[in-house]
Amino acid sequence: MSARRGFGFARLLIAAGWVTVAAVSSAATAPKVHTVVIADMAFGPAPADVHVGDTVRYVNKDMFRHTATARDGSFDLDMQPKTSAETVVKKAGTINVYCRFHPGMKQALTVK
Ligand SMILES: [Cu+2]
Repeated sequence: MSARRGFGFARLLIAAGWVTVAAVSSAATAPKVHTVVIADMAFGPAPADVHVGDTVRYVNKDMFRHTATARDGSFDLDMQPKTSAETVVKKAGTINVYCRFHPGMKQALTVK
């Protein structure tokens, strides 16, 4: 009986350790979601402070279909009017984004 209780206590300590590690690492690297609104045939301002692992969500509030297409091929989001789509950015640098249907629509997305 006491051996079982001792074993249970050890398991509790291990579990507490895991919780601590998880809390610390998520505080340091918690991914964020950044929103870019597309309206009036244009991308809204590029979000600041985007880091590798974050999500960029494009919200198409326009009445036209648009894409958010990365020139480096890392993503290609195709959005019907009044829909949204998102991507997780995987590498640092500046990604030039454009719309395949309206090449005048451009955005420079900086990922740290
Ligand atoms: Cu477009």
